[in-house]
Amino acid sequence: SSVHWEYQGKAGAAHWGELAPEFAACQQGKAQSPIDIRTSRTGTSVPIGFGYRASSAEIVNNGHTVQVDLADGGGIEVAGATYRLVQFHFHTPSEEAVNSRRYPLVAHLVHKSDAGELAVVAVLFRQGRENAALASVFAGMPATAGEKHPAGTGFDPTSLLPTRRGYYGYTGSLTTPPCSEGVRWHILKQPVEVSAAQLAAFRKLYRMNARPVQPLNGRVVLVNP
Ligand code: SG7
Ligand code: ZN
Repeated sequence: SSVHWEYQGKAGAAHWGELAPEFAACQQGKAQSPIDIRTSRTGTSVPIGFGYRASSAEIVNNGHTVQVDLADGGGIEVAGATYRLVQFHFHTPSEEAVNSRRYPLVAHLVHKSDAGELAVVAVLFRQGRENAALASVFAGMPATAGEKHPAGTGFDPTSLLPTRRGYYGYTGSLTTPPCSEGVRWHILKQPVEVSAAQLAAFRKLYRMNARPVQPLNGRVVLVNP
């Protein structure tokens, strides 16, 4: 969509639903993202099978985040369904909260099935040591909206993942306009590390690009393992 939106102010998250008819779900949707995950109130879910592989990549500044488009990065398998990894991008602070706590950064790995269904895997970052996987991405971040940089042919998305692959799962929406619902969310429980300098480099481009948490409206969060 070409409708202008932002995170704060007159075109900010509280107003997305009023900006365009196609953004109605942002205001009226009953299964929106992100959410605050209460770890004491969860059921159980199946594991994610990760099948990522090294791919050529392109880093894009889309005016709302820094995004890495992958040509052929493999995908995931969950509950018998397969999804191809299309792109990943970042939000600061993390959009999702765990027991009301937000992390300084999150990566959203966006996957699509042949039927067009979306599945997102969220990797949370806590401040610590430099993240080697992010180093190559953040070194090539385009400073202006609309700009693209090639990111080589050998980026392996597996390098972004924590060792343990347990996750919180629920069904929600895109966290940006048009806030379309039916998105399957998988928030990995184990955070990985990012350095203060890396955070600062991202925040130089995007100081705050996180939507507020949305009401659960009776949705159940599942956990694996
Ligand atoms: C970011 O978040 C972009 C969008 C993405 C949106 O602004 O990465 O991607 C593109 C291609 O513009 O929207 C459809 C889509 O992937 C929302 O994604 S999110 O819910 O994972 N945050
Ligand atoms: Zn996102």
